[in-house]
Amino acid sequence: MKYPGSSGGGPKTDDPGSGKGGRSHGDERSLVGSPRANKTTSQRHDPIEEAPALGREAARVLRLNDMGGWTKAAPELYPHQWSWDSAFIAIGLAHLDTRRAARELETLFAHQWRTGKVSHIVFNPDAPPESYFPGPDHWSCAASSPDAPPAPPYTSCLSQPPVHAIAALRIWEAARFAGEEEVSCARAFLGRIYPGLLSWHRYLMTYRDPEGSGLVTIYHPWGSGTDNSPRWDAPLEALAVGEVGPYPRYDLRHVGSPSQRPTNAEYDRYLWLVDLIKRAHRCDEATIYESHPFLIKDVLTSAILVAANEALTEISSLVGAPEDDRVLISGWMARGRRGLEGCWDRELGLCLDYDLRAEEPIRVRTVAGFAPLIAGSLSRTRLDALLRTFDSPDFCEHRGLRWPLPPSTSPEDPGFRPRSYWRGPTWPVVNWLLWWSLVRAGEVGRAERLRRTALEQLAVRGFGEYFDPFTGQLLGSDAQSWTAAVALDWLAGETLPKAGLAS
Ligand code: 2M8
Repeated sequence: MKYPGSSGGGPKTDDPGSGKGGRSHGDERSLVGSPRANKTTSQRHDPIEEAPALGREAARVLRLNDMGGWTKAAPELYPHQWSWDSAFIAIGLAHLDTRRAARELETLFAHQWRTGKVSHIVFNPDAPPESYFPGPDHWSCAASSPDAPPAPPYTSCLSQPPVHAIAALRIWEAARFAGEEEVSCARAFLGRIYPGLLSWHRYLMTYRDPEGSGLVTIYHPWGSGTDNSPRWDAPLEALAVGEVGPYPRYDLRHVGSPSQRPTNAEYDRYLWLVDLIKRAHRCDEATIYESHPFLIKDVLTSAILVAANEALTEISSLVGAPEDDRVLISGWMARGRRGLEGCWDRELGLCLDYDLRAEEPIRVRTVAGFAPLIAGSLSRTRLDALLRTFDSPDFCEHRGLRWPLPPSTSPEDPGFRPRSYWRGPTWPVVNWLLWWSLVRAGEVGRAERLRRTALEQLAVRGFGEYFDPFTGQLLGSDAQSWTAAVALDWLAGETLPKAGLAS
């Protein structure tokens, strides 16, 4: 696989009207340059011209959240190590310090379960007890599973989309520009991480796909990474929720308005599902599969797994793994692509998740529907159909958008909310996945427009967790690590400061 490279080669905010200092559409800033220029919407930002300063800012965010061998997902809202965040972070770090990037992944994989599962959170034992809920105490019983890694640190027993092999290969690619010594370190790193990556993918293809469908099953919305997406509304609605007791919402302290985060009703359901998972013979996968009321074939996770398997094939050659491994992985890719093909909805021009309990597809229009683009190797007809949806008023050409970037949920979908987390805002990491996939699909012009627009958004608004698609306002956490990381990857190939993490 040719790894796509670019060009060939603050403050929290409140909802408008809350009277608490949110930035409005016309109150845009340039993040780059010193002092910060107060550019307005009428002024154009050329993120490429501003690349060195933007790159410095991104490196500063990663330094701010650096915990030594791993990186907090965000300064306050997320004080632990999240699985797919770390993979994206490694992609960004690869341009600053390939060894530190490798360490990010190795720290995460040091807490891999015996089944091969990579936990969705590795809890930071030094985080203050009242910083994140549900924290290590809530998940501590997962450590009594015979499959769990030694604790502390505690891990959750959920997983997240498998971006890691893509990140490992990115580290290798970046090391090749950094000199012989880095190349040999990166090769050694690939040798060390390869068995962990293979067993992670095997876990997803077996425990999470006992049907052999090629599609990964999730048993909690947190496992999708797109937590409160309307993709999960119907299955969550169908739950008979039991007693979850009072619980804190520390997350709401760190965002401008509760409307930016999932609702209490959604949290009741999340916590109820966690209780059921913990009761299933200490998180036993087979028991969960038999008894759990929320079991979904997640097309986004499945597509990322196909792309990650493509990266893993390349890694397996680089480390001289047995031919049998390559045959196995290529079978996984073929199975994954077939599975996704079966989820295609012609009318919506999108791929749909499948609810195993309700035995029906989930007909909502979200960015997850572009899953086949991420999986790659599409027929021209399928690619064109996806691009038509991508460029339509359902997504990038919706007339109200501040920037032509895909909202997480289509504004035309009844579940769309422009300011609520995964229900509508634009997410830089999603933009990165789509950009990367467009490059791989040979859609270089479209990819380049997406890269520049996404960078412009960050240059104007900062390294936010997500953004209101209509006003462009920064939402959720500022200084979000994976946002800074994808910016660094987008900027690689432009003139970047050799800042490193230490400076
Ligand atoms: C969000 O999820 C966590 C739970 O895992 C939360 O809301 O508390 C999601 O955006 C997830 O995809 C992300 O990995 C995590 C950390 O950035 O935050």
